[in-house]
Amino acid sequence: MKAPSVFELLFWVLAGLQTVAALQSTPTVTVKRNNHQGPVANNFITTENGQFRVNGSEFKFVGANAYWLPTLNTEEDIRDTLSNMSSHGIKVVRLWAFNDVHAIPENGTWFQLIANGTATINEGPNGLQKLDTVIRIAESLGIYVLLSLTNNWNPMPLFDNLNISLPLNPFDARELPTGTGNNLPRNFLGNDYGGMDAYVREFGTNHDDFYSNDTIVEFFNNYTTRIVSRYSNSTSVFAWEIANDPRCSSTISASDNCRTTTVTNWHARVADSVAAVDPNHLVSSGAHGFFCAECPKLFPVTAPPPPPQPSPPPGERRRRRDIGPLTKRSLLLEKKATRKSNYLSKKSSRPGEGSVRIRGRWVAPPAKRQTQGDFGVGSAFDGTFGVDSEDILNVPNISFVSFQLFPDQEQYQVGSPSDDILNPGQFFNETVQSGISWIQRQVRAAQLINKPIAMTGFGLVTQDNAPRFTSFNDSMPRGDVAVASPDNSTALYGVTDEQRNDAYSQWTNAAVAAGVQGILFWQWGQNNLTAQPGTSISPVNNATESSPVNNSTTQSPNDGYSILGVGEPAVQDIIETTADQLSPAV
Ligand SMILES: *[C@@H]1O[C@H](CO)[C@@H](O)[C@H](O)[C@H]1NC(C)=O
Ligand SMILES: *[C@@H]1O[C@H](CO)[C@@H](O)[C@H](O)[C@H]1NC(C)=O
Ligand SMILES: *[C@@H]1O[C@H](CO)[C@@H](O)[C@H](O)[C@H]1NC(C)=O
Ligand SMILES: *[C@@H]1O[C@H](CO)[C@@H](O)[C@H](O)[C@H]1NC(C)=O
Ligand SMILES: *[C@@H]1O[C@H](CO)[C@@H](O)[C@H](O)[C@H]1NC(C)=O
Ligand SMILES: *[C@@H]1O[C@H](CO)[C@@H](O)[C@H](O)[C@H]1NC(C)=O
Ligand SMILES: *[C@@H]1O[C@H](CO)[C@@H](O)[C@H](O)[C@H]1NC(C)=O
Ligand SMILES: *[C@@H]1O[C@H](CO)[C@@H](O)[C@H](O)[C@H]1NC(C)=O
Ligand SMILES: *[C@@H]1O[C@H](CO)[C@@H](O)[C@H](O)[C@H]1NC(C)=O
Ligand SMILES: *[C@@H]1O[C@H](CO)[C@@H](O)[C@H](O)[C@H]1NC(C)=O
Ligand SMILES: *[C@@H]1O[C@H](CO)[C@@H](O)[C@H](O)[C@H]1NC(C)=O
Ligand SMILES: CC(=O)N[C@H]1CO[C@H](CO)[C@@H](O)[C@@H]1O
Repeated sequence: MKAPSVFELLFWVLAGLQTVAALQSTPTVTVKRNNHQGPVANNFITTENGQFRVNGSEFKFVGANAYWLPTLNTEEDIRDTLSNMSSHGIKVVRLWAFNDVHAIPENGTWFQLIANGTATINEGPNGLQKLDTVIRIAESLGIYVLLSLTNNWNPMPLFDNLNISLPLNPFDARELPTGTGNNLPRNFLGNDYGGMDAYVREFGTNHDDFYSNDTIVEFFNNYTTRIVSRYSNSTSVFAWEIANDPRCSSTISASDNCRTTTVTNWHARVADSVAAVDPNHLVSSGAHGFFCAECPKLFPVTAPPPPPQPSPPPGERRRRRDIGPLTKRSLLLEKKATRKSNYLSKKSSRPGEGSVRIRGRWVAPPAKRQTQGDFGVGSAFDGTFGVDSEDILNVPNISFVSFQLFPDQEQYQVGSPSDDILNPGQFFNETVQSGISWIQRQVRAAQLINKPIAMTGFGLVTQDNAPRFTSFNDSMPRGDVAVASPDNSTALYGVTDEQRNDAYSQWTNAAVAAGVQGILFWQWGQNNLTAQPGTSISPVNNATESSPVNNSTTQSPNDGYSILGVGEPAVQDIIETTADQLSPAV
């Protein structure tokens, strides 16, 4: 490996100084990211006074996720998809601007080879030119792209667990010997695009080496620098998202040294680096939104008075609860309530999947369920994942607040029942309510630092989609098709389509009423895409339930959240309604 250049060393020294300066200087200042201030009609997004702005006006938007867009096989497919999205009012599309491989695949898209102690970026027609195409077409349709630079999730246990013995647990591996039933093509799942662990496998040991090991930090900085500078003048980039769902651990576990401050400090370095390369675009975190009231802060909030609450839109009759700031006292009260209701409902509980801290050490998530007793006010509030999003969001070069909402995978509840994650459908009302209060808490956090806020991904698994539901740290569908009901009868996993639509309506209404300015559905689904062997759109023929179903053309990938299917028009209606609520036609 070559030694870093003088420029690079200087750069990191400067980045470090900026961070140190930020650490020392309170109160923090909300830096306006973007050279293009003022009412210049140049299409660049800026932030000002807690708003997104473009061309001198406030910008609010509905959007959708389609991580797979650059892997589609034809330009026409990319155009059809973006154009279908646009026809339903979608203005921002969130997708992956990374696609790391450890060996060059025979077919399909890849952006970076990480192997043999080095990293090689692919600028060819099956490389960054695919991303160029997406961005060019988005621009022609007036759509913005929100580009994620890496992913916390990339399960690949044949590499992660060398002691793995056959027969393999089908929930553990993607790269399985043929015959084991895992026939999902590469890039079908959002966690199959490489990411942090692709670097860690090659250059490190623990997941958090990604945040701390200088070699890895340099490789990732080189990648981001190449990508960010490639599109720094593009008027269709909404923002750079530092990472999808960053945490202390992933399939590869974390060292004893990982702290919330490790993840925050890494954000500050990357945000400074991106800002230095690209002064035109916003930068966001991509973290899930986990709180940790008691964690030490690198970027403490010295609260300015929050701006006046927006009045609810006409006809909005929802009762708006005042949730107040997140304090130790409010958490203790909630914890007390949780204990009481846990006792009353006598339900077992399990932690959210992702990462668990056991005796001070961050360990890999359980492959499947694990039972655990009382865990306080819940993993979303106690630093379980090594993430303190309030600290991250107050990093000066992070331009806006972002968060996600996935009740099938995380537990947001601080009340009863505590085990809704076993099947949010069984506790539908509580799932909806805990989602609403999660959204309101995030808005409160945004108001305290006077930055705009977007919900960058949310979804609920329906019974129709349950056979395809693959959580972010699994490489195959989980198989939660039938689950035990509280009355011990068997129930279907997931919500009905009607419940999904109800939840999506309630969440989007609550988000609009609370003041969320951008709402991105997870995830868009598109029909009639051109299939090619060895790509995300493969002509999978031996239709298992987790595979696309037809040959020459087929559907976009479905991880259990695709809106395609019988409920599709209803979700499209909700997307359109939300678009109207956010930016009413004038
Ligand atoms: C901003 O102005 C440019 C130039 O007039 C225009 O092309 C673009 O559509 C505008 N953007 C938005 C979001 O209105
Ligand atoms: C949506 O996609 C289909 C192909 O699946 C295409 O024929 C149609 O024109 C697209 N609709 C719009 C509004 O772009
Ligand atoms: C890594 O190096 C070995 C030995 O030179 C070579 O066989 C292999 O193909 C290389 N792997 C990649 C992905 O380039
Ligand atoms: C990075 O991690 C690798 C593997 O653990 C180790 O050999 C190397 O010394 C680390 N580099 C630094 C700068 O910590
Ligand atoms: C990063 O890029 C610089 C400049 O191109 C190069 O000198 C350096 O070797 C690269 N670092 C790594 C780890 O690839
Ligand atoms: C972006 O625009 C600036 C100013 O016009 C120019 O100097 C720079 O080379 C452009 N960068 C790219 C990557 O096109
Ligand atoms: C769920 O909420 C709806 C509407 O608020 C209510 O009608 C229904 O009774 C509730 N169901 C349960 C099981 O609490
Ligand atoms: C469900 O089954 C468990 C274990 O067999 C038993 O302890 C419990 O009482 C049953 N619950 C109901 C409501 O029948
Ligand atoms: C790659 O594509 C070719 C041509 O479609 C096909 O014959 C081959 O089987 C594909 N390879 C893989 C690994 O899918
Ligand atoms: C589909 O899978 C079944 C069982 O594995 C096998 O018997 C059958 O031949 C396969 N069909 C095709 C068309 O590959
Ligand atoms: C897909 O391929 C299978 C096996 O070759 C064939 O039986 C089936 O009719 C094809 N389906 C479509 C929609 O073309
Ligand atoms: C334009 C086009 O080919 N539309 C087709 C897309 O796929 C759906 C469902 O498979 C068909 O019903 C459409 O005719």
